[in-house]
Amino acid sequence: MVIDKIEVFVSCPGRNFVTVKVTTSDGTYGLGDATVNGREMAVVSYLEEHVVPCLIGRDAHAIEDIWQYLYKGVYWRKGPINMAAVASIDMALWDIKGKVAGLPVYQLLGGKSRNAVTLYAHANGKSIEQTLDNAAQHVNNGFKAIRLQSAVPGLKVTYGVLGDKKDYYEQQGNRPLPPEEDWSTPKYFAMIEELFIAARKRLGNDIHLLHDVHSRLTPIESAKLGKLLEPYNLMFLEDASMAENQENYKLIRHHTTTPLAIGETYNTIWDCKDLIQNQLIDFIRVAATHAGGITALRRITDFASIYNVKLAPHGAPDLSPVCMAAHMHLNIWAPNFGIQEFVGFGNDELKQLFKHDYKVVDGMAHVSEAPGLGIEFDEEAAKAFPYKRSYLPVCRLEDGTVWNW
Ligand code: EZ4
Ligand code: CO
Repeated sequence: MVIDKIEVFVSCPGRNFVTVKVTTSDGTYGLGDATVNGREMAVVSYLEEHVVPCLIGRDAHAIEDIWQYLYKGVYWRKGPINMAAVASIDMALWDIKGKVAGLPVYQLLGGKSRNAVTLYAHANGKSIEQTLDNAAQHVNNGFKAIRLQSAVPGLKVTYGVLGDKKDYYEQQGNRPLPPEEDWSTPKYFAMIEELFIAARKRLGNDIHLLHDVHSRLTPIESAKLGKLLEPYNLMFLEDASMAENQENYKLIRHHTTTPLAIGETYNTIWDCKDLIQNQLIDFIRVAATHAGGITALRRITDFASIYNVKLAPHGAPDLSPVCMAAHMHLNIWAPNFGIQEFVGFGNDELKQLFKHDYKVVDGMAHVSEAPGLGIEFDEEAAKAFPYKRSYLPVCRLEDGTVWNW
């Protein structure tokens, strides 16, 4: 059974998704996600021009060899574009292997370590009250873990808080250039503790609370925030600071017992090796699409398990449902699974294009028992939603300095 054909589809059912379909000589096909938001066409071109021609005719079962061929075999290692391409092929090959074996992918990884996958929902609002109203809705729907983000008074827009705009595409008003947001650390500090005081009062102590700082703080500011939030018992504080320099987290870690999470933009184990090995974090948030696929995430997860670091994959809506399907198999298998971020795939166009087989009940995902990943992509329907150039926002401090988004 050899690789016969590899097709790359770009569609925009609300957001852009790059979907890869690998078909074998016996007609079996597998799907992969290669979406890098705001840089989608770079991955398409990388795949079509540089990757696909090398794979035609290769043994479709040789997942590990193909991964190594695309990683070690290439002079240019790592990087988001390269690794998303590798990841998409890898996911598709696992999907194929599962279909041929007649088993869901989690069985190929070693079987279930738990009954279902705990998810965390996003709550946000223009005021603390609105944020907590939103959180209360999720609790009513059965969620046991919730990420809280609230608008920072005095700032135009706060990440994670879109108000009446449905997404960042709408926020930029169909102007295909990056929108801009502002940031002020003092204004944020003036609000943030109040959010968690109010959250514990309203939601009680049984709900897991999480918060994403989106890398807006310096390490010493993150340390201060971690200490400040200790009384409210967060499940984790995400992306407190950038960790391009992994040493940054030593400083944060030495000051606070608030659990720390990072990793949604990481491309390989090398981006988080020191963080994991030195036990500077508690949750690793790599995504199958951005860190090299199921093969790579399995390896990172095993490495992390030695150091008590749990897997908590990124689950933003800019990862396609194909990536989420892959995450579910990793999550149900991983002995050191923590939690899955889950925003859901609410929009109807998107639901029409991608059909997944796992089921969400009371904030838990019950994984697919279908052979392979349990995800379908309607290429015909996708034609009605062509690619639309679009970007995430850029962030500036109040004096105009470009800051971390
Ligand atoms: O802002 O993936 O934890 N989740 C996040 C995301 C990111 C988006 C960027 O599109 O930080 O919501
Ligand atoms: Co995040």
